[in-house]
Amino acid sequence: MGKFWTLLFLLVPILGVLCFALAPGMNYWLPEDISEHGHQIDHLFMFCLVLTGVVFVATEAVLCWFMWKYDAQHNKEAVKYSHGSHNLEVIWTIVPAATLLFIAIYQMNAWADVKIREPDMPATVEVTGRQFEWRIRYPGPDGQIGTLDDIHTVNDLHIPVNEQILLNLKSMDVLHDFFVPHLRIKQDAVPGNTIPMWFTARKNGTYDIVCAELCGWGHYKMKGRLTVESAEDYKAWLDKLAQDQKATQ
Ligand SMILES: [Cu+2]
Repeated sequence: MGKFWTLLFLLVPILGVLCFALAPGMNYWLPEDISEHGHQIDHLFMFCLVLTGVVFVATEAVLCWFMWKYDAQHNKEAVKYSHGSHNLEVIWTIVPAATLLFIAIYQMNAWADVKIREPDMPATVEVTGRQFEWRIRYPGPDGQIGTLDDIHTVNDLHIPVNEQILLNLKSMDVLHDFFVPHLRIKQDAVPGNTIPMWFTARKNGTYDIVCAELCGWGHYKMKGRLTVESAEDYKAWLDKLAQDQKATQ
């Protein structure tokens, strides 16, 4: 019977590895990266995945080996308890600590690119999370956000392709999280704070914007759409939006 459990437990690492091996081919993997910085994020993701994957498979293999070898039916001797090994405990404390420290240092450049080295430019757009929608505001002819000629839209964010965008993120009520998987950006929207995000999209198309912070009963429907388009299309869209807005004022 003990052998049966060993083999059953062995299925966990085998199926686990199989899932990861098959997922990319079946389109269950990360969405296409269309951002300029995304490869850094994906690289860190893969690095951590391989690291934890190897440790996972190794510990599962050891677990199964022990289950197989020390099967109670074939080991009739009384169990002996040990008081552990001080040396082993030191080793398995130091190794993970050193690994975490290495990752902390290794990811610093990617973090700085995405979160610290803010470009010196006026904001392209302001996005405000609100239960349960994304309110979007572009500067009008005066080039400033927060004035009377601002151009407003809801859940429909447009940006020009291959241009750096500076987006100011706000929240009107509770915590939300502005998440665009294709751009590899995700940022909490915190009430009372204006949080800048910057990125460059490199491929035209429409992509999902989702809220990644449980923000109330309607959280599931708090989704927007990002349209990445040529500079001309973007300008035409913005002009049309401004005209429509003027017509209803
Ligand atoms: Cu939300």
